[in-house]
Amino acid sequence: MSVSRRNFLFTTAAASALAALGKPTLTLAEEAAKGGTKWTKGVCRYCGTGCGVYKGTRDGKLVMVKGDKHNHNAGFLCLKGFLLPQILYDESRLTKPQIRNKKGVLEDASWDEALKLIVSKFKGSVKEHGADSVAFYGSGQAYTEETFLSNKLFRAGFRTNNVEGNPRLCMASAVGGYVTSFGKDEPMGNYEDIDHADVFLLAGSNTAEAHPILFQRIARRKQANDKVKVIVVDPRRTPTSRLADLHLQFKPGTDLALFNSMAHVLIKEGLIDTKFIKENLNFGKVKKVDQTWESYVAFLEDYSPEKVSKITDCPAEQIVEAARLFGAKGRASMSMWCMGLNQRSRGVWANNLCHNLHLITGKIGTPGNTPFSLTGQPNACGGVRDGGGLSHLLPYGRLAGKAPHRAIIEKLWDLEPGHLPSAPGKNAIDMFRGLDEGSIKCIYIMCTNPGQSLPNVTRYRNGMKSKDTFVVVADIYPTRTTELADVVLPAAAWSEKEGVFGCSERRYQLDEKVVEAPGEARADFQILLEIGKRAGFGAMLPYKTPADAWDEIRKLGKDTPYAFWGITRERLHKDHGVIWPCPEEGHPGTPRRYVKGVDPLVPADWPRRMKFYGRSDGKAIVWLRPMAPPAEVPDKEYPYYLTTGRVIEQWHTGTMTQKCKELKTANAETMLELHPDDAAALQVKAGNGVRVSSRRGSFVFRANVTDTCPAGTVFLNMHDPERMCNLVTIDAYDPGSKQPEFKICAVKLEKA
Ligand SMILES: Nc1nc2c(c(=O)[nH]1)N[C@H]1C(S)=C(S)[C@@H](COP(=O)(O)OP(=O)(O)OC[C@H]3O[C@@H](n4cnc5c(=O)[nH]c(N)nc54)[C@H](O)[C@@H]3O)O[C@H]1N2
Ligand SMILES: Nc1nc2c(c(=O)[nH]1)N[C@H]1C(S)=C(S)[C@@H](COP(=O)(O)OP(=O)(O)OC[C@H]3O[C@@H](n4cnc5c(=O)[nH]c(N)nc54)[C@H](O)[C@@H]3O)O[C@H]1N2
Ligand code: SF4
Ligand SMILES: [Mo]
Repeated sequence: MSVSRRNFLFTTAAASALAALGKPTLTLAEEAAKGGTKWTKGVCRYCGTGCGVYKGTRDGKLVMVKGDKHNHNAGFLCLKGFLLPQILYDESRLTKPQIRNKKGVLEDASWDEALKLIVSKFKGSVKEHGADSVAFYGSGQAYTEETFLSNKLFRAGFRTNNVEGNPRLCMASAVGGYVTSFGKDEPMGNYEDIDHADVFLLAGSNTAEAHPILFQRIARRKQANDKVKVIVVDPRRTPTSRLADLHLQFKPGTDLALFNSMAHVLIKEGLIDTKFIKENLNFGKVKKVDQTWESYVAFLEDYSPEKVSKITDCPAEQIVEAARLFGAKGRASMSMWCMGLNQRSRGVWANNLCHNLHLITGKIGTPGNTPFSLTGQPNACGGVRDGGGLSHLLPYGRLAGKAPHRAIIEKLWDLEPGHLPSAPGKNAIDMFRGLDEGSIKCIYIMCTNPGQSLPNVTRYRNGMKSKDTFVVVADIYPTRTTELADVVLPAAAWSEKEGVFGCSERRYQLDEKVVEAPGEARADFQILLEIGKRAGFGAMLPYKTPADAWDEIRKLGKDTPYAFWGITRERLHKDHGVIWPCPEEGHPGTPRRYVKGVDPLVPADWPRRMKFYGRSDGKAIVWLRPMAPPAEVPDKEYPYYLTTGRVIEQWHTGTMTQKCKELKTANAETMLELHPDDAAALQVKAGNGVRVSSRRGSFVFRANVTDTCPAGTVFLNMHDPERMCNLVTIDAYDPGSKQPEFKICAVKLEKA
């Protein structure tokens, strides 16, 4: 399919959709146009694309945001980015600490009262119930310095590995996929690969709505070159699939079989790179038995397109066509995926199977040839993944469960040998189960809204609400979680503080402070620091500002595959982001990892073109992952698939986007996307109430009758604080990554 000008505008409209919302009421922008505006470099605080922005301030107010022409986004921003200033100025901003009184009502308090209470509760709990009775739950939207500080405060201070964050709900399966396939986390390619790719495989990624500026770049690439093909692998029709030459639709969860079938076709049709396979690949163990190329080929025998078509409902010819497009010799193939693969009870497997396609075709490590996991949040990569903000991790690729890794961090942090806790921490779901079951007594929640965003949320809301638990929430607005908290702390927002964000392409960039926080709101870094000092850990936290912590953070990454020693604070102020590895100050950064002559961590005398240095033999692993069903599939009682996700105008739990005039009415109500055939069977018309029930909960949503989902599958977005889809979703998780299966559960529907 060639993309006509009209089609191009149509498909990229999502990226510049202000027009679709009518005349924007950018009164702040009009103010900016009056002149006298000061512009400061920064980063959009929404998605993991990490667009560079300039922030316009006048008279102490942020009045406008525009795209940074010198950054990867070439001056483009999507509408959420443009409308950022409004998230600071709603009158409901939290400006004073609050403590829940004996009657159960939140009451204004002083910082001193709030901090005193927090420290006495946390220290008291450690003393009485042990260190693992306290926990920290952070965010991929917190700055690297904030995640670093919480990590040090909880692991080295309180001495627990109960340090988690919402990237567990988001990126854990991608981490698991990268680590098992390549030996180290994080993508190896970069956004420039988009400009070189001939084939895009967009799997479980609604790029047009969730990563609009990257989608726009894909669309531009396609418009510039008629031969560029886009394959979309998604059970739903989405604005992304409008760009597709080939859209594979299938029963949710069955794409494991589909990827194996593509590999089957690639091998049958000789679209593989035998030399690359021989030199660079090992085959993962199955039941402790080493595998070989031959056993892999035999394993794939079960995945002929005809057989898989029966499992998936996806036509066999389409599977063959997808494999032929992906594997075509001499053409560059880039895969991108997001929550459709990660939020699955077999999310790590889904990631492995996507990596396999690149590995057996050798379509990896050259311009346009790369597997590329899209990251959701602006700093899930930089802060939580790289910085070690998940319970099983320590900073920069070390593992909390490995004594030699703890010893390295103990040395870097000047701690006694054996100081860091060896007991494993709890993953996000188990952490909130711990609150519900009583093993966790105190939790500090920062920059995330689990009272809305956790699956099967009622159970976890009960745990937070319980009189036996002590819940602290730092946020910028009242939320579905602050309503459950014992102490609410008013946080400074994006632009009212500074810090480093690391986006999907390993680019670290500095987001600068440009305005003061309202009322008594304080930056998360300062709040954590004050808690640490009051709790008696001042000596190990010798910082005044986030900038003070940066050199220690660089040191933690030194001599690791993350190697960003060269990304100094001065450089971050000046440059428009730098992509690690960047081991020395003069180093320009590394567009492609693992590649000889490009990645400084591959020795010049390495005999092959790539070295997967996360493994001692420098080889990647192809895993034999069978088709496995989701945790719950429809049955007689619950006959529909429910899948959940995003729309372009809203961000997660809506706390910020619903403060923007232009966004608050756009898709703000979560409606049930229901196929016309299903609507007819239920005798439901557009706008009617439909009760959606699962084994866990039930809620009435109004119907949006549309054929975006195939009959038998319904969709809800996650954004509406009044109508929460997570009352219904399932909290089963992947046994490896512990990431919950937000994407698939079984429901029944009744006209309400
Ligand atoms: N506008 C907006 N943008 C965002 C966000 C936001 O809240 N709003 N959040 C950011 C964050 S944190 C994240 S994680 C990303 C998420 O970005 P995406 O993952 O792109 O968005 P989702 O809508 O969650 O899900 C993507 C697709 O997965 C599909 N899917 C469901 N089941 C399956 C399956 O079994 N297999 C496959 N292959 N696909 C399936 C769904 O139909 C859906 O279209 O977006 C980021 N960007
Ligand atoms: N059903 C369903 N549920 C899902 C998903 C799904 O696809 N389907 N996706 C999951 C995924 S991928 C993700 S990432 C999560 C996201 O879930 P959450 O992280 O819970 O959602 P957000 O709305 O981003 O929450 C961020 C909170 O931080 C506050 N905040 C903003 N700036 C600051 C700040 O500087 N400091 C502090 N302290 N607070 C601040 C905001 O007001 C907001 O309340 O949701 C998960 N839940
Ligand atoms: S694409 Fe993502 S990072 Fe870029 S402006 Fe939009 S929300 Fe912000
Ligand atoms: Mo996410």
